[in-house]
Amino acid sequence: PSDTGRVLSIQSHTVHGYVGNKSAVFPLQLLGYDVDSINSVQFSNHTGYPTFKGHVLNGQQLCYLIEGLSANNLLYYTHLLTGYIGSVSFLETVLQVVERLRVVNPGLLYVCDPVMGDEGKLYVSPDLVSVYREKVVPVASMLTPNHFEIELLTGLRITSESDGLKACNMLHAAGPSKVVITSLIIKEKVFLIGSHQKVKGQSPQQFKIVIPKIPAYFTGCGDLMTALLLGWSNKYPDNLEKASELAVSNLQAVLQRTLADYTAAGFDPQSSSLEIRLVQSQDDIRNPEIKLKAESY
Ligand code: PXL
Repeated sequence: PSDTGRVLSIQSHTVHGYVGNKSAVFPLQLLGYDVDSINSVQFSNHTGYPTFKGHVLNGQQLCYLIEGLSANNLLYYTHLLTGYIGSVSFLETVLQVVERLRVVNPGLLYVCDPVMGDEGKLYVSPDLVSVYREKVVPVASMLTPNHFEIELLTGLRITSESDGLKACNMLHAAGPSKVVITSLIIKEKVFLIGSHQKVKGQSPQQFKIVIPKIPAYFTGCGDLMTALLLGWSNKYPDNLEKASELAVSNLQAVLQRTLADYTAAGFDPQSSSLEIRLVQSQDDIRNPEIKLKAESY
């Protein structure tokens, strides 16, 4: 095993553009991780385009790949990372994978972005919600829900920062020691809220980062954010604030460059979803300048 970590990332692959593994693998590699990727789908492009073609991996096929790794003693990972998952059967299989990886490495950290929807709209089958809530949350080490997703996971309606903190406490009680709400919208402002329960049963350390709104829609930026949070929080395991500052700074740099490049090329950045300028941002990812600071509660 490398000294930084070995990550198994089970996410989408798109031939063109950056979502899922295409936006998570490269930044993790830049931060020094060995990343093994399983492509949960292979699509021509992300589903926000007028059309897409491709194939979906089912739960059995995921098992088959895990069998192959197992047969060669290749199931040692420090982290499992998952993002968008399209069916209950695939999510149930991911849960079996978590169990198997923890037989090999009981300290395996499962970093889960519980992708279900955004801005009040569910974009997965409603059957997935209870599986995330009842089976995934209890085995996750770090969760990175957005505003809508943490409401779905906790059943709480979140209209204030303190509601957000309460929801994090509920999730800690159910399992994960680290929770990062990647975007909480309160009175038109965007917050990242982080919560780290260092000792089970004790009150967590909680903080916020106020995030400047960028007037464009970026597909795959949630996938990038969760990967960066994994990457930095493993380098600063006792300092989720610092890890979040670094991840947010990385993300802002990527999004600013993306916006600038599209604008320079004459595109209206608000008219369609933008493919992030990931490769062009590699120096910023390795050496972020922290511009946004965390404030403790
Ligand atoms: O970024 C989430 C995501 C994951 N996988 C596929 C997608 C998207 C967003 O559009 O299309 C295939």
